[in-house]
Amino acid sequence: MMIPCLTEAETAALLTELPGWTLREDGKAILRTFKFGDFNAAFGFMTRVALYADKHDHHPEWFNVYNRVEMTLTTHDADGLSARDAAMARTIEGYL
Ligand code: H2B
Repeated sequence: MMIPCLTEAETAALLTELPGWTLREDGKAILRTFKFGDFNAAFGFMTRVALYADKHDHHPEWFNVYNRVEMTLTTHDADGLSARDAAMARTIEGYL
């Protein structure tokens, strides 16, 4: 089932609201790199994100090396950014 993409204005407002996040070049995803004190802290964060992802059936693309987590949020069902990515990014900010 397709769901609506954020409009350009909604995307711009989201990026203003969440200064750590940037828009991917194709405009279809937002990205952020997180740095933690060590692997334990990074993996604890990833666990919280994973529980949210499973509960909401919305999953990040991510890459972890030791204390660094690179994350991409996009919505396959929108072929771009949707309110699901906005909600997830806001929630993730609350885990930091
Ligand atoms: N994750 C993300 N990031 N985008 C989606 O559109 C999505 C998902 N869809 N996780 C879900 C799973 C869908 O494929 C399943 C069938 O509900």
